[in-house]
Amino acid sequence: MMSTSSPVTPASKPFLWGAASAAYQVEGGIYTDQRGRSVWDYYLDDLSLAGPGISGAIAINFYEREQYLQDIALLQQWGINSYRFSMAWSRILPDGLGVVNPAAIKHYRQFILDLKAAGIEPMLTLYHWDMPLALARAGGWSNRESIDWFTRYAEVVFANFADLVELFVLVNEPLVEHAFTMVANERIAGQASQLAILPAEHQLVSALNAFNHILLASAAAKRSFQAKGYQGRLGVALPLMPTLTLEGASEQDKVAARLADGVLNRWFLDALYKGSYPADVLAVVAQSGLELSIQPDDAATIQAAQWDYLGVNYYAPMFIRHRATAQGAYTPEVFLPEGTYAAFNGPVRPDQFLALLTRLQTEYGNPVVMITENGAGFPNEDQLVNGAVHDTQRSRYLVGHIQAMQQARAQGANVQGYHVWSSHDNLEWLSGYDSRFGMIYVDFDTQQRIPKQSASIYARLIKGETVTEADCNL
Ligand code: IFM
Repeated sequence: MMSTSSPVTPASKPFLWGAASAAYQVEGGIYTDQRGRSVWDYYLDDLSLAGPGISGAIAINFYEREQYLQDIALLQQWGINSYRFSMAWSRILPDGLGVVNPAAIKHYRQFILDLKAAGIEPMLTLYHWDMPLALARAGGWSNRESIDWFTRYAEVVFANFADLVELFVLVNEPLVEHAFTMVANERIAGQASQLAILPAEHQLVSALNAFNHILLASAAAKRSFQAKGYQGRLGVALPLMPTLTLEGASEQDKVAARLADGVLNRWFLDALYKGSYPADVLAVVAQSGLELSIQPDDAATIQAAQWDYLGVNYYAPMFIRHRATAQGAYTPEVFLPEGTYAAFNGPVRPDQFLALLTRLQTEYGNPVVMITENGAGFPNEDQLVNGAVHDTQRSRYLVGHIQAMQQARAQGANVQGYHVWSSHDNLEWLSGYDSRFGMIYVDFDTQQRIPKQSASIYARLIKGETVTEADCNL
């Protein structure tokens, strides 16, 4: 049964206009305040998987109060009233499980108070991929015990921050995290592997098992929050990607695209809102003779947590076709049609953002939606020339996508917040520092900040001004 529970947000709450970042990508200070090691320290510092010298050791120095206060002042100037950031699990619990680190609690409480003093509400992400190293070594999300590990961490976070924070994102983008784990493992094994968001057939079972554990862990944390009587709204942030075929696609292409949708989107949405996993995906796994370690009532347990909102990270749709060389029933192949206008994260298609929000409305009971990430980076776009960065493509991207979101809202979609990824240029995981996504240009050598053209365009949109894509052309 689909959940049709009505939104818990009173209509009087203001729309959230925000920006987002994540601990490992911005904080630096990896040895400050007794922080423990995370799996990303291992990937980048120990193994140089993003290239020589590329590390989160300094990042954009956001852990330092003097620095982040200047950044908050910039966000405040644009009219932002929500900031989505993540906590590093290995700061709060340096070994992942044991002793709580008071210095980290003190730091994040101060950060939240500083945001609030600027009129900006915190949106706190508990987990944005920086698994404590000891837990990653114990199997990470592939180990069903991860449900208990995460619940313990979440309980520490709730006990220390629920008095200051109303909006919690429990986990960010399980799908993309899994893709990074796969590519990191393959590179460690000496293969020249590239990031592939859609799991390959040989990774499908490990991916689906890990996703199930992540959703169960989130549900357990949500239950604990409710049981302890805290007030607040909890959800997970999913990287939703409409799957597209070319015009004139064959029946086999369409079947492949539907299956890819099952793995990328319905696997999560059906569990959260329908209490079941998609039958077509389960059937393909069974046909391949593979076995999932999912227990019969797992999906029902996930739905029963009753999510306060759905976090949507939207960047791009994904083009899919049938892979002629596929051996089994799992045949989707990702491709980029020739001549497609694309950003780092895929084709630029605001129409698909509208289609996605409409789909959530019609197929999933119109849940409260928070856009937890939307944004873009383009090769060679962010050039500092005469002290300014004219990121016209990013500006146009934001205008087009915000228009699409507003159209969806006008048609009844229950979208209550929007966060640009990202406030700042930062460490883009295995792509290092060259893939910039920020509205604030960061000189990574000097830590100088320069707001880009997109920041002023976003400020105008927040004010409710009419801004067209043409207004972004310089
Ligand atoms: O930088 C990432 C972020 O960590 C997760 N979502 C997508 C962003 C841009 O690729």
